[in-house]
Amino acid sequence: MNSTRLNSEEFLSQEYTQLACFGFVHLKNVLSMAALSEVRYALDCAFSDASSGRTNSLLEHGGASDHPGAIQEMNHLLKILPTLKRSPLLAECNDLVDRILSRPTMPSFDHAIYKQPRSGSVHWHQDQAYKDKVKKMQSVHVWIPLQDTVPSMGCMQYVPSSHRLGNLRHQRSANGHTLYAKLDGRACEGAVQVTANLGDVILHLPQTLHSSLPNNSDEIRKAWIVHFSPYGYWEPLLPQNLFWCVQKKIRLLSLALARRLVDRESDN
Ligand SMILES: O=C(O)CCC(=O)C(=O)O
Repeated sequence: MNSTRLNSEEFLSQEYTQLACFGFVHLKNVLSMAALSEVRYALDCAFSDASSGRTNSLLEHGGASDHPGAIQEMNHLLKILPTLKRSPLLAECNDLVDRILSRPTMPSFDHAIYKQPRSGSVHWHQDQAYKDKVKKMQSVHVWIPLQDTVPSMGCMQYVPSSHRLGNLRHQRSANGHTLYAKLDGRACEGAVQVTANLGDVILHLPQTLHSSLPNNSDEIRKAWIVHFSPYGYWEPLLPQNLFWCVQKKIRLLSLALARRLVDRESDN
């Protein structure tokens, strides 16, 4: 998508079509530099405080022998940092999503990922997997690079139209924090690497398979990711999500019961 600074108010129908068809869309040069600098400064301070042990909200993963750098992550920064909530950047992203969906939305989750130099990849996953026990996500997820992000710096990659694959099985990584999809080789065939520059955003859907490449550069690769939903933080309380939750619990209970019955049969 080669859109430079979109006209305000206009319904972004082309972008909506791309998002609905491919499960992701790259919007170029849509955010203002001053707004990005303000957010990057606030996040840099938060990561620096967390790294020095002043807060305990830092998650770290990665750190394999071939990529020793850590992948640092902080969740729910909008709840921790009032400057982010008031930031023009949040308003700019919210406005883009509203105009793509042509309905008002609100943040429903946010996190930031700082990939240290020589850190590894974030593995293939669908965001829906993280909330599978709680809700069917109805959000659009906005990936905001805080610098130009070429492939060697750990850019994002997406499998076009993978949101149509349904919910794939995921496994928990050894670090306990992250999930990755159990894929056969063909599932990520046709993956597209997206070089996103400062000022760009990439939007994706909850079931779109995505991952990020290792950061082989000497710089920290920084991104803020905000989910926007028509129901904001209230999404889990929607009747269909409460029903979804009960259905999930019943399915898990029936599986456990069936397993117990099979074990008992084989004992006899
Ligand atoms: O920023 C990254 O490297 C990965 C982000 C991601 O996978 C996510 O937000 O779900």
